[in-house]
Amino acid sequence: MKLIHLSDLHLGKRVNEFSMLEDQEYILERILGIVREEKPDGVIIAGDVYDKPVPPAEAVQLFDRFLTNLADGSAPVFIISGNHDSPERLSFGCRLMRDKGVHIAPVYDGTVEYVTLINGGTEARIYLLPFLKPAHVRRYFPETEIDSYEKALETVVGNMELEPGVCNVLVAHQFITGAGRSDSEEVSVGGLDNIDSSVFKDFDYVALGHIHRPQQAGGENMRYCGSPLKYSFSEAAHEKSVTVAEIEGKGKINISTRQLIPLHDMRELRGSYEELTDRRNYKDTAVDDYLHITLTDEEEILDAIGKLRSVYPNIMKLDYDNMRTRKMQSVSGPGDEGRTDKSPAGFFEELYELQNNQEMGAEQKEYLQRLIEDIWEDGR
Ligand SMILES: [Mn+2]
Repeated sequence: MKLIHLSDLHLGKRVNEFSMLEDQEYILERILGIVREEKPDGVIIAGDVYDKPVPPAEAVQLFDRFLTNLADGSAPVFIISGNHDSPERLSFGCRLMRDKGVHIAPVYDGTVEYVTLINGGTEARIYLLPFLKPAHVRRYFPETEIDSYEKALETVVGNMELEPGVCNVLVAHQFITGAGRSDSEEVSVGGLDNIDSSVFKDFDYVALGHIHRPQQAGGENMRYCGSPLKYSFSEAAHEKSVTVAEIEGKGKINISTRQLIPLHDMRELRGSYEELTDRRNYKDTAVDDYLHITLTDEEEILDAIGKLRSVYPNIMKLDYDNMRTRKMQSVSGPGDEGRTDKSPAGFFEELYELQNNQEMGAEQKEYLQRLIEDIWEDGR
């Protein structure tokens, strides 16, 4: 039995003020292509369908088109809400869509729904668990003291009746202790949202969402498939993919991945202004990628981002790595001593050195002198 495992689409997300909608539409098309080729028995979306509880209209339209195409492909679709989704809004119409093979986890009410999948000799139950916080669970189990995410999920799983004879698959959106995080995930205050993987040990496969870098979590049979796109520069070096989980029988899971190539990659570039704007250096590169550029020039370039955009239209972030940024000194006014024997130019040179960790150049000194002469006429 073959399952395609997706999560963290974050439809409607803006990254550094750039809308990702076009990139998301492109990557969903690639995913549909993979689904057509793989012919899975089910497609899982493990939460964070949208980036916001109230997503922009274009994001809802994009998901509507994607879901319609997925459902047309005959394989059932399994969806849960993540911490970014509104469980109420995401599960709108879920009972109506069931007949069309689209299964969306309803809002948690103390029970966890499952869908039975049968292919040849393999029978699996797909349990749909929306993202849960301790407060969501506490109200249904007043007898139990639930003071952590781990205790909450332990209680939820403890109250599920697993069928030992079949393959039990859990779709969940939680943070398993030890998983490697990225900047585009929402970290809970104090980092108390982690759950030990032993809580999910009785499942044959746990299809996880929440963490944006694809990785196994806790065991062979627990996996984060990751987001289909890079959503922060901390993911620049990651490779995104779709997870294909093949269940060959009870406890026998075969994991493989299909790489996802985005419309625009997210990359980090570093060099001097001259190097980066030299045609020979950029001519065979994808200049319209989303870039974080670090300039190494000692002198700040006037309107650097505007000028660089004529070569790299999608710069998202620009900073400098030079003597000034490497060593920030505290800058304070000159002391009383020596005040009288220092010229305005002398004071300014001192301030410049403190801020930039280097002396002014001859050209700068000349410019400064001209300014001072303009201001004081006699140029003391
Ligand atoms: Mn997410």
